[in-house]
Amino acid sequence: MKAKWVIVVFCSFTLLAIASGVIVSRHQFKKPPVAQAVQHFEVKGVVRGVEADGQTILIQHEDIPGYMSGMTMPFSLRGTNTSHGFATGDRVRFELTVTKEDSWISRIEKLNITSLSSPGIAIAPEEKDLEPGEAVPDFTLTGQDGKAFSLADFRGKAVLVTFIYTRCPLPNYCPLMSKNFSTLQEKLTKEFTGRFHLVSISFDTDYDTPQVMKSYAQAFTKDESSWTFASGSKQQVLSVASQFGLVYLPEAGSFTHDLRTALIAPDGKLIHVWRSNVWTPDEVENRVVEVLRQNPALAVASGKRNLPDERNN
Ligand SMILES: [Cu+2]
Repeated sequence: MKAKWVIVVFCSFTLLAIASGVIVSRHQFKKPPVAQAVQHFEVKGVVRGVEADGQTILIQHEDIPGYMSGMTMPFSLRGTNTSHGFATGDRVRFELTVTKEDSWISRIEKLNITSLSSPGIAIAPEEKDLEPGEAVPDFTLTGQDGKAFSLADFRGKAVLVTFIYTRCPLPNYCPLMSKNFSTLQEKLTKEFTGRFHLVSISFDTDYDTPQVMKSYAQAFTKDESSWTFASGSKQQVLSVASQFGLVYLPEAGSFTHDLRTALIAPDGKLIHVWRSNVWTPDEVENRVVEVLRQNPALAVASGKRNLPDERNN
């Protein structure tokens, strides 16, 4: 399985609990101004990665009683001094602040455990994900109307693929992906009707049936002609997701997961993969527009499979 961070067992939290008395560095930061209905949770976890922007940190965290199960997911660091440089393997304790529309780490401190290799947790060796310029292998899944579709059906269009599950509890993760796709669909429809397609793929293969995806679709769009809400078997979804390096693991009704949003050119080649939730609809729209402008010949080519082959040999 292609994965950056794969967690085998979660029992290391017992270890964390024992060791949490030993705290070297405690960084307390100003809390950002917050409005209505704010909840705070004290959470412990292990850093699984830090995005290049330094503002996003991937943490494998323990259960948050009454809120969500333990999972590995990206968090944005706000009100915290990120110059302390967290590294993969660091044990941390943090305060998660959640509002109706957002969630972020408002305070974080390192726990002093020197040994990085914790019993019970294994990180899979890094495998190669698809690179920009590579052809994305075709896949077949089921749309929200219960009909099978393939990536190849969208040849000639710019295709955006993202991964979600409908029960995701954190407003700035899966729900944000869908909200952003909704914004993108509106923007792109103005100038590029028929030239793009959005695909949201659920990795909650047991729960997210086509029927569930259908009602989820209706919450996010009035135009399902350019946005497919896909489901499939465990194997089908896993093979698509792993091409983009998405990690997700079922976890008592919820998922340990990170995020991937991919842009595929009209010729089926990968343009870019956005990791995490930090991309904006504007940023992605610009890339889509760029790609469509570079492929004017392929405009409204839906249904045509015999596209010019760019290879010379
Ligand atoms: Cu989610």
